Amino acid sequence: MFLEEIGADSRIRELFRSRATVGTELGRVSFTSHEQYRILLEAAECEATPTGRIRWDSALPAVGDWVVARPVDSTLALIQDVLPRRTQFSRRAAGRAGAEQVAAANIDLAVIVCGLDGDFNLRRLERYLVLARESGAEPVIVLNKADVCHSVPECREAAARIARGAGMVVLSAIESVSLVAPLVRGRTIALFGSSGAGKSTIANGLLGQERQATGPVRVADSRGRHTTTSRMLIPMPGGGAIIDTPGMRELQLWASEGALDDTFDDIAELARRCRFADCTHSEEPACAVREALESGVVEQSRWQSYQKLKRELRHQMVEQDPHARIAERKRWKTIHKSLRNHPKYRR
Ligand SMILES: Nc1nc2c(ncn2[C@@H]2O[C@H](COP(=O)(O)OP(=O)(O)OP(=O)(O)O)[C@@H](O)[C@H]2O)c(=O)[nH]1
Ligand SMILES: [Mg+2]
Ligand SMILES: [Zn+2]
Repeated sequence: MFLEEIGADSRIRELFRSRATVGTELGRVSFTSHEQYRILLEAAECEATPTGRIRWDSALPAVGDWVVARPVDSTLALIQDVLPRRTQFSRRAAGRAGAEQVAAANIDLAVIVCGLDGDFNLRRLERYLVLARESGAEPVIVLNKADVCHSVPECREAAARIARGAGMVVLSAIESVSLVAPLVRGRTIALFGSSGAGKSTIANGLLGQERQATGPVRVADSRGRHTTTSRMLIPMPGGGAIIDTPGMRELQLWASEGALDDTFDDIAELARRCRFADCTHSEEPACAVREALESGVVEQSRWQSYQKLKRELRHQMVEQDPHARIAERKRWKTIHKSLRNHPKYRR
């Protein structure tokens, strides 16, 4: 059974049965690009178009989604329903009123690919890790292009310090891609990361064939040229599937503070140890965060990264939700009040 090989387990079958109507089949979205879709059915792959109701509910399918499909002919099917997702990797769409944009659904593993060339950037990795933790999938960092890097041990160590429980593999997609193969194990894995990081090269290596086009990076800054332009799910020979995605130009958060604190659990834990529960970590006495920064246990750059991401999340929350706006105003009021009562500020 083909769909079973790419993840149609009893839970999916059950969900399908509860929503299926006469003349429909189970399918999985294998391609999305600008509201164009393809789906895999048990015996075919065809183009697909969501019905008006789905558009109306603005619950548009994402690559990896399991759907109730109604074949029209051998080349086209209607997507009548999208089954509830187990995981979804999202970012905030560009633009002011940014909505959630689902980059991939029902993935088991969120693989963050980072080149060990000019692409190597711990702060960007942290941002990806927050999104990966929010997705519900297991996060894994792949440090790629080890063959062209002269400081692999240092980079590995620096990345391991921020991984905080996420898996990590260091490899060269050209020389040692087999190191990621054990991660697939019949599951659905999705590759994320900047353009030029080597996502499509890794996908090809795992598939054992040149399915995806790859393109060179700019010598000056290792940036890719956005070679991959659509999101694709490709079945793996022997079970499982790989989702290759285009490098994202802008990676705005779509996450909860919980996912942020899981990613920065070292800092979140310190903050719990401050004397004051509402410590702002700026001037208060017995502040565990400031002590950790002063002694070098936590690097300044990581602390700044955490604060920046936290501000970004709060800002979004306030923008989207009038209740949050009121709560945020209250929060600042208490902060100002506690500062006023602070011995250092009391006049
Ligand atoms: N030296 C070396 N080059 C690599 C490695 N992996 C990928 N490359 C090269 O890096 C360039 C970009 O690789 P792609 O696989 O196209 O990158 P991508 O992440 O898919 O990029 P987009 O599709 O633009 O998002 C290509 O020229 C690859 O040959 C590696 O491990 N070592
Ligand atoms: Mg690509
Ligand atoms: Zn503190």
